Amino acid sequence: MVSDPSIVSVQELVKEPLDSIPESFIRLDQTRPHVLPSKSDHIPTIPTIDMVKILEPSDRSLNDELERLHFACSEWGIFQALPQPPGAESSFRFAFLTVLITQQLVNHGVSLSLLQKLGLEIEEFFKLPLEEKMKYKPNPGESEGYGNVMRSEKNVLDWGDRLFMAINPISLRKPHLFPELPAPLRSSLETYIKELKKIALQILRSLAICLHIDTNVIMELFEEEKEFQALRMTYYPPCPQPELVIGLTPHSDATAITILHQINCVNGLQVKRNGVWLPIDILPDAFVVNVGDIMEILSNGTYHSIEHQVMVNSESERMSLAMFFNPKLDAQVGPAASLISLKNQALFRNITMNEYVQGLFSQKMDGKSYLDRMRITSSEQAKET
Ligand SMILES: O=C(O)CCC(=O)C(=O)O
Repeated sequence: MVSDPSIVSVQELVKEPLDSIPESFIRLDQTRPHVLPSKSDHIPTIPTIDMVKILEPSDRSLNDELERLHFACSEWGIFQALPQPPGAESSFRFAFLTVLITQQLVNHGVSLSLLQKLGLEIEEFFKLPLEEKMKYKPNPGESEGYGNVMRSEKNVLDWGDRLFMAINPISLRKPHLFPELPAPLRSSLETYIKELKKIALQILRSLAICLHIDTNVIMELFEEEKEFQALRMTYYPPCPQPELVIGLTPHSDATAITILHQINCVNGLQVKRNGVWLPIDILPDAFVVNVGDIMEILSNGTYHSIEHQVMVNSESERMSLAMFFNPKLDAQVGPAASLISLKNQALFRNITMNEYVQGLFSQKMDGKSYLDRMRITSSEQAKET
């Protein structure tokens, strides 16, 4: 049995047949929440949102779509987005396929050829020899880089290898990471980053309208070239005993929104709703968009960041690419002033985006516990009034 807690690559580990799962990956808590089986009748079906109606609105459809968007973000917090149908080059469409905390974005306008090319290049990246990938390992004490670097509170390793890095503002790019990626991957990522930024800004603008926040207030937080953007690509190898491990520890994202591309369409993502983990069935080439902690704070709790995790399986590898969108690092993040009144007091403290991110990286992942520490307690509220 391998029990070395410094294993950097699960992909390397599974190259040799495993008699048993190394101890450092075995989840200790046997009190895992109940998971509804995929295809269960109990999983609610999800409303759809048409992005065309948001981008090219007629008055009536805009209102309807925004109402659906608002409902999806406040009741769920996550949705999927499909690629455009053939021949609909300029149309953007959303579809919300589940209605609780996850939304899937459909007809998102990013070309299928780019998604396919990028998927192959990410696969190639993970196939590089370990010595090559180790050139991207994190600097001491830092979280950006390649490897099995993330751990849960209980120091159990996740069953997945990942490359995590900041990509915007450009000055934040670590010299040994993005600039040193294989040229085809770097070039496809640059295009993808630009495309996704357009979609993210459109979603954020729509959310501001839904929340009755001045769109200029939101757009000022996401000032062009200064907004904080990061990405994580993850490779989850098959696992001989998937029930003993977790691909990605439960967490909510410290983002305004996250756009997730499930590269090779292998299921595994689950979201937590009322203490129950719900599996998300993938729509091929769809994006999953989820509300993050920062949006929960900005909306003063009207929208909810969604706790999610990834399960692995014994047969298929899984790959994903998560793109994290955040306000600029020097932005003061707090409940939008227009949402606060004597009746609706602020539920969260103000904090700079930078402080939020630094605080998060200095601790282990643990569901939504970090966001909870930003909450204003009832005794603090009482003192204010
Ligand atoms: O791999 C996935 O499907 C989810 C990835 C994710 O949630 C993350 O990287 O934060």
